[in-house]
Amino acid sequence: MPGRLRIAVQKKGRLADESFAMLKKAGLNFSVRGDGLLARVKNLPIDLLLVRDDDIPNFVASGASDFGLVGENVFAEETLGSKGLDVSILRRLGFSRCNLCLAAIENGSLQSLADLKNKKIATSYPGILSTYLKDKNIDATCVEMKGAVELAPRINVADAICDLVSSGATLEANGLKAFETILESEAVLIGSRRTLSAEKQSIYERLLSRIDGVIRSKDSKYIMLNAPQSQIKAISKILPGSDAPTIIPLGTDDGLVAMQAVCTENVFWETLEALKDKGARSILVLPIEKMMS
Ligand code: PRT
Ligand code: ZN
Repeated sequence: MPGRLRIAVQKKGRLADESFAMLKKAGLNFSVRGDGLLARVKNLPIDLLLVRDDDIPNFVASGASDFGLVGENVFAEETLGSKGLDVSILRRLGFSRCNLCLAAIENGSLQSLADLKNKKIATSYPGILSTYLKDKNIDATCVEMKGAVELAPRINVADAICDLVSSGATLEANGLKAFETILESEAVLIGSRRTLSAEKQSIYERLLSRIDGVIRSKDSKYIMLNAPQSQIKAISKILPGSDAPTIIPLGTDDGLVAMQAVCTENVFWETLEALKDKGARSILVLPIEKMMS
């Protein structure tokens, strides 16, 4: 429908749940059920196009969808090499992280990039792999497989594989070991260069500012503590990723102040210990639900 922004999202799979969760955190109210191709957002003029992840870059490039949420690995595969789709990354979203790795039989003869010369490598990512091999000046053959790539060395289809790894359990279960990371991937928001109508542009800007808020609030914490006045500078230095903290006099005679700050990076136990060493007391770390600058 004209005027409604369309975002392509994986319907089912590793990306789907976290993509839906992020959009819901950005305040989009929708439900995904059955075999529907579209989920209508009830409180904003946005429709979600529910598709297979591999189709997302193409839908965005062709205009079937204005934007898409997809793994950087799929984005790279569809934009590199011969396909060369004209889409670009607008935001890195920080979820569905994995690495595209080269791997071979553990303790076998093939253990480094140089050993790949004249060998066969099985992969579902021939575009990324061939670009990488060309870059590194390695003459090897890509064998394209749609799935079960990890079985290729065992059935003598290939000498090595190039596949996604997250926990590493699949490689281990198949007696394989990664020896090189080709791409570090996470979910990304992608778009094309087409000009949007003024209506869609304004919805997009609203959505983007909310997505930025979701990304920032995820690792951000609100930290509150009491500290000796003399230690304000030292403590401010330790607070991770925070601008000038708010300092409030406590009205007691012992020279204590209350300090409060938004920390945009993770606050670890080690950070709290370091704050305590500098004289901070009654330290509270609170989650931040929403942020907008
Ligand atoms: O049906 P559709 O085509 O939409 O889905 P799909 O089956 O092609 O993709 P899906 O749902 O498996 O993955 C979607 C996206 O999730 C990928 O494109 C990646 O961006 C991201 N992702 C994150 C992963 C993994 N982690 C992952 N571990 N995608 C796949 N894997 C596979 C990998 O291929 C290997 O088989 O999981 C296995 C390895 O996992 P570990 O934990 O054993 O290392
Ligand atoms: Zn897929």
